[in-house]
Order: sequence, then structure tokens, then C-alpha cells
Amino acid sequence: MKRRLLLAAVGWLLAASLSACHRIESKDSAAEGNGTTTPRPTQTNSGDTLRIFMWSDYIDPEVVGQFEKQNGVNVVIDTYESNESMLAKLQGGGASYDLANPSNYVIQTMVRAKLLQPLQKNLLKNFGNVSAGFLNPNFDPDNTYSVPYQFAATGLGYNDARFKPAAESWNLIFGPQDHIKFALLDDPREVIGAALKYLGYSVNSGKVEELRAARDLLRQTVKKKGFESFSGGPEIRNKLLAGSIDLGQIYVGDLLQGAAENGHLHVFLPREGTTISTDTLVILRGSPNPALARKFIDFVLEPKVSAAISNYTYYGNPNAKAQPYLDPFLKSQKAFNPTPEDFSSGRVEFINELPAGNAARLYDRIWTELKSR
Ligand code: N2P
Repeated sequence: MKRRLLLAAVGWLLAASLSACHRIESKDSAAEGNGTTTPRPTQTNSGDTLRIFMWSDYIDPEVVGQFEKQNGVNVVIDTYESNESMLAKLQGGGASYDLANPSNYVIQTMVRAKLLQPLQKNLLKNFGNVSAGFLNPNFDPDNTYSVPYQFAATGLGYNDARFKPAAESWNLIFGPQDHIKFALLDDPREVIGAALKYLGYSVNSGKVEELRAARDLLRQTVKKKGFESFSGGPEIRNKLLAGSIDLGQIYVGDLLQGAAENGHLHVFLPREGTTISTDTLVILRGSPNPALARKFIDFVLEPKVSAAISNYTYYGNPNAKAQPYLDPFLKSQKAFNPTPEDFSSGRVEFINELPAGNAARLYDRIWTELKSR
């Protein structure tokens, strides 16, 4: 906690001094590479640039600075707030990155779109550090394309100086009352998933009737006068810190980053259940420097580096060897630690890829309608 406060106070200075070249840019300022470098399987050169496309607020800048210093390279990070916006940008062409950070449920979409290249995990000396439960996942058998990076459940965050929830329930958002000012994530699977869960259905429902019920509920929800916006996780945290909303749907780590700075911020996993996803690192097929990308993945898999990232971001850590180095603050947070019972009962449910067809089209239509309200 203290380290976090110190970092907040001198963040920019520290990041700048440790990492003269490294910059993290907002989602609208993507760097464009020329994509002409010949791929080299293992060789990297001093002065190279590694370009990463990543969820926002998802890495410790000190760790990035350390990688730059160790290898004499520059790292440029552009950020996004949803898998869908990441995919749209990569599929639109024009941006050239080495690494991306997709969630489990879009890996196969990216494989089919020929956006990924095999990791060659035999070249990763730290691959063995990955926790057994995250190996060989159904979304990427044999981890051909992805390594788990961090995982994230989604909860409801609030600032108790402004608002005290009467119950730990989605009812605060989806119920009939309209005095609560709230924001939802700018993320289709999270928003539709939350509505499905509130109605007692799976976050991966493919049943037209259930999806229509979720659509009707969401139509009413965004018409409420308390509905403030669809926003990214860090933006929702900032609105809670500023006291401009009562309640926000938020990825747990984004809220806990704020809670470490302001003790009035809290987050809970609603009793009806919620979503969780594993975010991964993948090497893009068009990567100008796959050898450097692989080196970065191997670095992130080092136990102390992996723990430093979670200790900064407050997201779940899938690295078995990193566990002893995790901040005890994390273990004390209920929303950070879904229980085995949360998973076995289906209360906390992994978002999965939707089978192509009617259901997937219905999710798209619901989202388009909500966003164009
Ligand atoms: C970081 C959000 C990561 C979680 N801001 C998304 N799956």
C-alpha cells in the first residue's frame, strides 16, 4: 500500500527516470511501424523498439523500464478498453504491433483472422512457471499462441463517501429504482453478461429468448436518468474517485488501484454472479520484431517480474512461481479472490467465445443498439 501511494505521488517522475524512452500512450495515439523488418527467431539488437497493444493500466511502468534497460531497447505501449476495439484496430490495418493482450474469448477469432503467429513456447525458458490450471486452456490447446498474463473478475465499485450500497447486487443497476448514478463498462460481453447474470442466465447464453430478455432489460437500463456513460475501467475508477457517479461496473483491479490511493473506494462481486476472463500475451503475425516480443514474454514470466505487475495492477496472477511475492493486500481483498465455490456454482463465470451464428449476431445487434441510443 505504501509503495503504491509513493508511486502515485511521484509516478511520472519515477517512470521518466527509470525509463527515458518508454511511453504509454492513450488508445487514440497508436504508433505505426513500417512492418518491414525481417523476422529473426532469437536475435535482438540494442536500439530496437518493441510495440505493445495492451489493456489500459495493465502493467507496472517500472517493469517496462527494467526491460528497456536490460536490453537497451525502447518499448512503446498503446492501450485499449475492450477486445472489440483492439480487434477493430488490428483488422483495420495501419497499426503495426509486436504483441497484443487479448482475453481468452477472442484468441480463436484472432487465429481465424490470421492475426497471430505461434509463440514457439519451446524458446521460452520461463514457460514452466505458468500455474497448472492455466496451461493448455480450451481457448488455445497446448498454448500454441498465447501465454496467460493476468486475470480479471468484474464487480461493482463505489465510493462510500458518496454512496453506500444497500445490497451487493446488480439490482442497484438493473432494479426499478432510478436515484443511483451509475456507469457501465464500454465492453459488450461485460454489459450483456451482467444483464444475463442478473436474470439468472449464463454469461455465454446462446438462447434467443434469454438474449431478448437481456436486451429488454438493458434498453430500460440505459434510459434511466441515473445512467451516466459507457466508459473504460480506469475512467470509471476516476469518476468514482471524483465522486461524479455512485456506482460503476468495473474490472476489479482497476478499482483496487484506486482503493490503494483512496480508502473510500470499494468493490464487490454481485451476489447474482459475474464475469471473469484471462488476458493473455500473443505475438502478432505482422510483428516487426518477434524475437524481441518473445524476450518480453519470457521476462514477464519471471516470478518477481510477474508478481511486480500484479502488485501494481491488482489483477490476478497465473504464475505459480510468482505467488510468494504477491502483496498480502491482494489476498485480503474478497473481490480479488473468487473462491473455488464461486467457480463450481457458476456464480463467477468465464466469458467464452460465442459460436458463430444467430447468437453472436444478436449480441452485436444488442450492443449496436445500446451504443447508438
Ligand atoms: C485493465 C483491464 C483488464 C481487464 N484496465 C480486462 N479483461
